[in-house]
Amino acid sequence: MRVLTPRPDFVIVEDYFDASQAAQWLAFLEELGRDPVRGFHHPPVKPNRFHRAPRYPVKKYMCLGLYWNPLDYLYHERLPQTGVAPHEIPAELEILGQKILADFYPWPGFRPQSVLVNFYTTDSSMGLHVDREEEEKAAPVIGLNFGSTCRFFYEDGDGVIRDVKVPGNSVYVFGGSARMMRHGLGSIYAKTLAPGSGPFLKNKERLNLTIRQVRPA
Ligand SMILES: O=C(O)CCC(=O)C(=O)O
Repeated sequence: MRVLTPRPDFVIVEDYFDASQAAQWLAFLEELGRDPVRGFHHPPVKPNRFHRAPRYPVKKYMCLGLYWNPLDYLYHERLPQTGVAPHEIPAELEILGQKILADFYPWPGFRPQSVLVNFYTTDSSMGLHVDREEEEKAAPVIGLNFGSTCRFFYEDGDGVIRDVKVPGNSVYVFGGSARMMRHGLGSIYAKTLAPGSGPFLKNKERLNLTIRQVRPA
């Protein structure tokens, strides 16, 4: 494991998962993603001043726990289109999130309430944004990264946009002074697929999960 701190309160832990752990998480998520209603889909996105009908920037998306709806930027108990409750957050994922925090970014009392799962292909990217839709804004965001390495853009303490490579099988946490930093995703790097990525990510994709506490305790 190698721990990087690109800016205070933004920690990346490389090689957090070994190949067999990555393969197990990916097989599990692939299975959840197969659910025709609660699994991976390509959601509609809220219009903005540049686009009347923007497309969600990643190829496939799903949520565990509360559903973040890209159409209104709000968290919902049920999938807005169908009224069905999303997959629950599995206990193993809650425990993992709490362990990552205990080891690398102590934040007692963190309650995972929503997990956004983004599936990036080689032509996906995500523009700079701030995660400001959570009512709870102090709790850190935990990211789990599988598959290919990506170029992760982030704002430093002086408002300058910098970038860092975030590889597959790594985790990151941003909280505190970094919680409201602008961040975005550039393209993924060729030939960087982490061990344990196949067969789900066989075409050099990247899978990212962000674990969030959305509401105050
Ligand atoms: O893919 C990532 O690492 C981050 C996704 C993201 O920016 C977000 O969920 O707000």
